[in-house]
Amino acid sequence: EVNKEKVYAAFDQICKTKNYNFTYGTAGFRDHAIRLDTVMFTTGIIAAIRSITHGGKYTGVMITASHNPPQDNGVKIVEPKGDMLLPSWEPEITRLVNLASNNTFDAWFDAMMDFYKSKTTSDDVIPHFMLAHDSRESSPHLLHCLTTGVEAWFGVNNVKIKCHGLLTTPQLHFLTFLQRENDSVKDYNTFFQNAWANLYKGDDEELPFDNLYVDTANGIGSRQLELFIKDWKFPNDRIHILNGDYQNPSKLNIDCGADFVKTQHKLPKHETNTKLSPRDLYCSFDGDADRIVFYYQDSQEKFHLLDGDKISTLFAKFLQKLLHESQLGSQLKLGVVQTAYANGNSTKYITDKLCVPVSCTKTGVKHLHHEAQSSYDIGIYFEANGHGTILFSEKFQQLVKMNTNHAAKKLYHFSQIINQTVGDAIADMLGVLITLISLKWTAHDWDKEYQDLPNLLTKVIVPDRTLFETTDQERKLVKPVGLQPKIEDCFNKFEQGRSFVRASGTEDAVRIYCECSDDSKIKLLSTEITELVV
Ligand code: 16G
Ligand code: ZN
Repeated sequence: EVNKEKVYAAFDQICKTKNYNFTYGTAGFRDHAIRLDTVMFTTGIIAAIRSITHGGKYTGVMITASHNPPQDNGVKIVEPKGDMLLPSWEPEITRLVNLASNNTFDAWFDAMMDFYKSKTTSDDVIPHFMLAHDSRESSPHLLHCLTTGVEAWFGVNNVKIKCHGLLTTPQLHFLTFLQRENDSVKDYNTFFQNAWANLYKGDDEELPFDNLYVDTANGIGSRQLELFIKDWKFPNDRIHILNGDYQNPSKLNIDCGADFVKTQHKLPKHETNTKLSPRDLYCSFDGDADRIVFYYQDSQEKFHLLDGDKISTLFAKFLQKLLHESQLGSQLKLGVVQTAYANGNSTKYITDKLCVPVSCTKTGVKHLHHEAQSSYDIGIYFEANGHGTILFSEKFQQLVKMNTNHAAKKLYHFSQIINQTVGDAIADMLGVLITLISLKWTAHDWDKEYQDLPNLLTKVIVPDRTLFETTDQERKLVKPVGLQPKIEDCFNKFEQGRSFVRASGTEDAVRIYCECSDDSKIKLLSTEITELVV
């Protein structure tokens, strides 16, 4: 039985934010941290109810705002299988959270009670969930808001909360997937260290790069990577963590990290500016380490970005080779999932050169994940921004285990190095490194497979972004009526021109993407499209 007085007392103490609307968007709730008390209070209870609907299995709750600035924070729920909250729950959770900030306690309580009753059939199931947070200053307080709500609703003894403290987002996804009460980040580390050890031959393996520099955005990734590399079979003197000051949350994501590098097309800032050599390989994590991009500088000191599209193509090339060598190519379907933001030349390379099928979905990891899972035995998906992973089907697991040839074994071990629950900067880094080592490819070898078309992503503020409606996986506008033909007339004037316009799901802005073959004309194309939009 829910004790209404107790819930009221807790609600009154925690929920200070009033008259404000939140949306559970592509990445959960995200906002300025000072406004998130009410959100946390409600979200915890809902994560527990979600656990009950799964018969008491662990759900996961991650407190993070990824690449957002230090003053922001956010929260998202993870399903027991390690994937993101079932999309059909998103409108419900949005409605309930907004009742708490825009209505009376009674109205919120009644609606929560109705929801609770509609989802639970018996009182016997004890909800379980796991919690973790990134390195933001506001995280411990928000965690307190969340647990206070849950304990008031269920009673301290009728809910099991396992708090992991500091973790990266993908670590929380992975531990949720394992569903084991006593597992910790140590188990995550051991799992991936072992997977690596099965593929990496050790000291006599020649590395196709001199140093590996990892920019961890002054976020939680630095702490977790440091723990990971302690027992990682890899020459310690070759790996260097940059921007590792996670204990100074005001530096999080500032002038560094995957988002900075991808959008600015330049090196992140860091204190000791070592001289870069073309033989060095660089990568950047984002603030919660679920995204990664690579890059290097050539001998003319030109910066080369190896983003999510390049990671996809690298994996596609490598896995296709292994499939061929293992003679499983005809039985297992390999495919790549991208969004409209994928560079046109990456799509061309995968379809024309590798002859691997490509699907395009809407922006947001859940769409790519779903497509990779439903269409392929090996489904590689990456957003251009570096968020992605590879999904291996049940059929894949069976076939590679039955086959004893060397390539099939390698395929199996490679599948173990990948965090299949969600994009994971650490696991993806291992995947890229082992692929480069196996192919004996330098960063330049990787990069030269195809050349990115010049492109530009900008955003404009419009009075009402909801007026922009898209179709065809966001590649075309249906509203405002009449705008799409004008956009097409415009980009068709440019060689290999392409452009699309969509409302952002995370910011009050409209994004404009343009690409064409001529570097000197990309600004012009972008300006012309912008003039049509505003
Ligand atoms: C969210 C998505 C990310 C996507 C971005 C697009 C997840 C976990 N995150 O951060 O994948 O690229 O939104 O933002 O799905 P936008 O709608 O503002 O362009
Ligand atoms: Zn992130």
